[in-house]
Formats: sequence, structure tokens, C-alpha cells
Amino acid sequence: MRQLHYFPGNANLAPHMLLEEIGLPYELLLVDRDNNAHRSAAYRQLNPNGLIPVLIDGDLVLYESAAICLHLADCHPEAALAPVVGTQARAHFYKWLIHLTNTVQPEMITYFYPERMADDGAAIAQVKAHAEARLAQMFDLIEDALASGGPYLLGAQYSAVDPYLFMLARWSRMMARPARGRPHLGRYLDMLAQRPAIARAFAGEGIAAPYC
Ligand SMILES: N[C@@H](CCC(=O)N[C@@H](CS)C(=O)NCC(=O)O)C(=O)O
Repeated sequence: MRQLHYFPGNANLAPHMLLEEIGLPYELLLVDRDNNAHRSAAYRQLNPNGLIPVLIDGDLVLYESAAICLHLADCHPEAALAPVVGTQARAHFYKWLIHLTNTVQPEMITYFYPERMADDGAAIAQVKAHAEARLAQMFDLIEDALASGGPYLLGAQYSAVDPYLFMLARWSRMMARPARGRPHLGRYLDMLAQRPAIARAFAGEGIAAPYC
């Protein structure tokens, strides 16, 4: 049995969308962030970092959203969520997933928790503003990639990097230049929002459209 420990809209969104694409049964378990359940001893048994999400898959306990996405894609080749190993498409799949999880996502964390990076109010505001500016540049480059390729991030094939980008793009929705404000990204996000598995994942987390 699969279980996804989640909080609405958190880093569980991309794995959740993949679970819906795969279509096998799973259970959603709410982590009560409002009461700091992610910091509890019981939750830290699952993820010692105290971060959401965690996937339980049989006797496997797995944290890190991108690792969960890779695991789900590997275990369900019939869902075609990643290109064939050893191909150029697979290399680009790695490039995008690692860029999203290793470059864009940490900048999001800086944006949302700038008080972890500085002590006084002015410095905290500056950290947040710089993170937002860097994220805008990152979304500009993703816009360029979609402009010269598409319709998906890898081109013709939908893959796990698309839900991952959707999740991160959603997190930019309150920024001065949200991801959706760029023409190609806007059309891409509209297209993904129509995907039944994505709509089901949002519904499962109690999030209504528009998502971004
Ligand atoms: N690299 C981790 C990051 C997970 C993460 O930062 N999750 C956030 C929610 S989106 C969280 O649990 N935050 C709680 C906290 O920072 O205290 C992953 O992708 O799984």
C-alpha cells in the first residue's frame, strides 16, 4: 500500500500528481502543519529533516520530492513518466528535474522563509527581494526553453518534470512576476491544469482552480 504524507499545496503536489497519473490506489495522510506535526518525533521517524512530503511504498519510507518522483516513474514504466534510460531525452529529464529541485526549489525556500537567512528586518526584506528577482530570472529561462520547444518541458513527451514545474510555478503566484505571466509558461500551465490527473491531485488536496 502507498501512503503520501502531505499538506495542501506543499512539495507533495508533484508526487501526488504522479500517483494520480499512475492510477494505483494510495492513501493521503495529512501532516498537521498548523500544529507542527512535521516537527514531531513520530514524523521525524519518517523524515528526520521534518519536511513534507514522505512516501510510504510497502516497506520503503522515502522523503525528498524529486526522489519520490523518480521512484514512482521507475516503478511504473507503463505510465511513461520518464524517457528511456540512456537516451538524450533521459539526460534532459535529469537536467530539468535536478535544476528544478536543486536550483529553483531552494530559492523558493529562501523566498518563503527569508527569516532563516538573516536576523534584522531590513536584511530579511532584502533576502526575500533578491530571491524573488532570481526566481523571475529562472522562470524567464524556462519561458525561453518552452518558446523553443514544447508543448512540454521535454518537448513532445509529458514527463515527471512537468508536474514538478507546475508545483513550483504555483508557488510563484503571489510574486510581482508570477510564472504564469509569461506567454509560453501561461499556456503551458493552462494546458497542464486541464490534465485530469493534475486536477484530481488538486481536488484531493482541497485546492480549487485557478491553481497558479
Ligand atoms: N527538498 C525537500 C523540501 C521539502 C520542503 O521544504 N517542504 C516544506 C513544505 S513545501 C516543509 O516541509 N516545510 C516545513 C519547514 O520548513 O519547517 C523536498 O523536495 O522534499
